[in-house]
Amino acid sequence: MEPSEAWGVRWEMAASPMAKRYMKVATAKQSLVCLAADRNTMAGLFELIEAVGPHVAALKTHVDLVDDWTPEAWSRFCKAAHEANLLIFEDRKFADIGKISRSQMAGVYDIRSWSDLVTAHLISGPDIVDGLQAAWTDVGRSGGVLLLAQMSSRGNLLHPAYTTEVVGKGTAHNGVFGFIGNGSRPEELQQLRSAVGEEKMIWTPGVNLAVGDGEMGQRYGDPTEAVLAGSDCIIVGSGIHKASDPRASAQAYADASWKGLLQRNR
Ligand code: S5P
Repeated sequence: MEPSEAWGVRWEMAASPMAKRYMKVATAKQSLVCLAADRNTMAGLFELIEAVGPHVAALKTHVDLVDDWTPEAWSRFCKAAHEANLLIFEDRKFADIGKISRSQMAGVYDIRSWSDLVTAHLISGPDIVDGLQAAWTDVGRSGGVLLLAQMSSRGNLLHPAYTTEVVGKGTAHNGVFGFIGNGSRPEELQQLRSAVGEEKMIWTPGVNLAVGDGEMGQRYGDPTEAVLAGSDCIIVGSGIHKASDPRASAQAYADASWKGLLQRNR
């Protein structure tokens, strides 16, 4: 199937090359799954790519939770991700002023040199997006920012008025790839989609085939429902990396998400 057929209006409207790249990969793999690769050893991370690479479109990392992180191991890991045709998404949740966020894209982890996508809170104002974009430009690369418009965790402070401001500023900025929405609540997600319109991506954590409450305030909703409500990518962590058979589990999430997309665009 062609991406234009699978994605319909999103493909037509998407202005960013990174969004097109994601939609192509997702179509080729018939998977709208981003794996939250929350394992804390390099061996565990390599094992995951090996097991689930064919069934996921993107890999979300928390580079600062890996116990045995080294630049060499990380560069091999990114190479393996590229070979598996995965977008690399560092979930750093930047929140500082623009110039500091730009500097934080460098440093020990040098996120600007290997990430295709990063997350940011807009709490400090819209210049953070310019700071992050400048960091990619500093190393001759380009990337996309996902702004946190909603969160999946119980009691979070991203109230509707804040979400509206984030969406207003984010939809107007070329450096914004899209928004993080709450995958655990389809009705909230629908509201987010109508505010965002059809151009930008909405990616959603808080998704699990076992719907309900997770650890420490995490909440989970159904993957197909999230896509039907307007999510373009389900971010799944423990549902895959803690499963007894991560490959089979990734395949199940891929099927659930793909089914949602085809149904949404019928
Ligand atoms: O609101 C949010 C935003 C994010 S990016 N809620 C989240 O859970 N996340 C991330 O998604 C979180 O950092 C974790 O990496 C992943 C969810 O993992 P799971 O194991 O609960 O599926």
